[in-house]
Amino acid sequence: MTILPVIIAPDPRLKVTCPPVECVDDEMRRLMDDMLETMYRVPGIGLAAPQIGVHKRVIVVDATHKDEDPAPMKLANPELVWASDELGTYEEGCLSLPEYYADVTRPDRVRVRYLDYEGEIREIEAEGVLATCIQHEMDHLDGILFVDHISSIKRGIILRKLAKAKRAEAKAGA
Ligand code: K1U
Ligand code: ZN
Repeated sequence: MTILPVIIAPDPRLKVTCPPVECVDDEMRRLMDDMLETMYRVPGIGLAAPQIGVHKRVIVVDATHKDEDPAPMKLANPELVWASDELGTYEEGCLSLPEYYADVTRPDRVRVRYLDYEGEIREIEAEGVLATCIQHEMDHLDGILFVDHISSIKRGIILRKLAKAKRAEAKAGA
């Protein structure tokens, strides 16, 4: 398994609408395995393929608490088939926006259709933090970051600070 570097915003590779996966073959399974390993290592509760520079509609998620048994999920071509009218607000983070958090309101329950590790069509219903995490990861597949759900003033502050940190890092490494 390979641990892959996570792309930090602002970066045009995080703003791409990813095309669907044609089939779940060994190459795709390898990608899913590497993404899950990377997610656990960083650590995070989700990861989307564009965050590691792969423009394919693949996400991995495990929103269980550290005291619970792990429940890793690997999803290709996830599609929202239903969302509740009831909303939930969670403080979201993102591995591509390290150290920044903000409250985001989304449907509290969702039903998602996807291709599993064997390429079979499945559906899951998720609620609470799992539903939030799946929606956050699905947003990544359309080039949407959690800061796109908050005020443009707060978004601008966060992205400018990250851009400044990147410039400083590049200068120190030059
Ligand atoms: O997509 C990502 O960048 C992963 C992100 C997912 C997420 C977090 C919170 C709400 C919605 C989606 C993260 O995993 S950020 C890190 C994080 O939340 C976490 C890390 C370690 C333990 C527990 C949580
Ligand atoms: Zn994210």
